[in-house]
Amino acid sequence: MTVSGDADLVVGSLDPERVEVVVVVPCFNEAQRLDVRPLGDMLGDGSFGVVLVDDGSTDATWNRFGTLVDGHPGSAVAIRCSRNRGKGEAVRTGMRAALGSDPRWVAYLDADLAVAPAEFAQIVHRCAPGIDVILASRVRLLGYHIDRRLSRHLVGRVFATFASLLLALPVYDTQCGAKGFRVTPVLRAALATEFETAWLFDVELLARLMYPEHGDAVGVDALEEVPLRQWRDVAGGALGVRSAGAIARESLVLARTVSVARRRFERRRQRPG
Ligand SMILES: Nc1nc2c(ncn2[C@@H]2O[C@H](COP(=O)(O)OP(=O)(O)O)[C@@H](O)[C@H]2O)c(=O)[nH]1
Ligand SMILES: [Mg+2]
Repeated sequence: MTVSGDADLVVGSLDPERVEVVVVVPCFNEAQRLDVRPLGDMLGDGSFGVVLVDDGSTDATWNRFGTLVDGHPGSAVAIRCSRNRGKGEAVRTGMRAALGSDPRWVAYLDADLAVAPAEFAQIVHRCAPGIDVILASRVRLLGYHIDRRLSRHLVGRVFATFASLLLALPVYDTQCGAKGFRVTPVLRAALATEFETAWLFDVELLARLMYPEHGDAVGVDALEEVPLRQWRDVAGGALGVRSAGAIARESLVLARTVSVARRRFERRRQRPG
């Protein structure tokens, strides 16, 4: 298993013979929130795998990984990064490690399990053959249970509109922490280099897939948003007032990065041959 230079410890393995979908869970100081049982349940028939990434935590997060990794040989991996680099790089490290076992899909899920692993697994299972990217989406509909604070909802709507315009993609919710990606050459290339943003990397990753420098792009028809039956707002999340400044700064970086990629991609498409 290949992991980036910042990972100082890797425990466990994924059995390439049976693991088809690998779910990465980035964890920074999650000793209090992380409940590995629903993740263990998801591993059920052996076609799913989990990669837990400790993003340089200063609490006992690493010790919380043991039961899952020891209890599911061939289906679970724990990676400890020596320093904290933010969610985007933690996810990228985990996804690159997952690619080493050649699965059909790689995905990620927040450690608070605001999206239930069982529901997410079903979404990936049901995915149609022509779909390469699945985005779980928090849409309030009758009969669904999306328990999101109004402030979060409004900030989410503003950001999603911004991201939708940047990407030229009619997407509703870019920031839900559960997404799945079919393993393709363009995905491998998209994960090869560091993200420029830590919190908005989801949009950066979509841009790298839709507007790649080389190779086949993921077309709009290959992206699907799936409304979640249930989403719960778990206390202890990262996005407070303190991170608002960082996110505003990242939005500028994102706008530049995505616009450059789109323009470069358009020029490539217009070139003869
Ligand atoms: N706060 C924070 N979270 C990180 C970092 N690296 C990885 N993560 C993980 O990224 C996810 C963020 O989810 P959460 O804290 O619930 O954020 P929110 O629900 O969007 O406020 C969690 O799984 C974190 O453990 C980091 O550097 N800082
Ligand atoms: Mg959360």
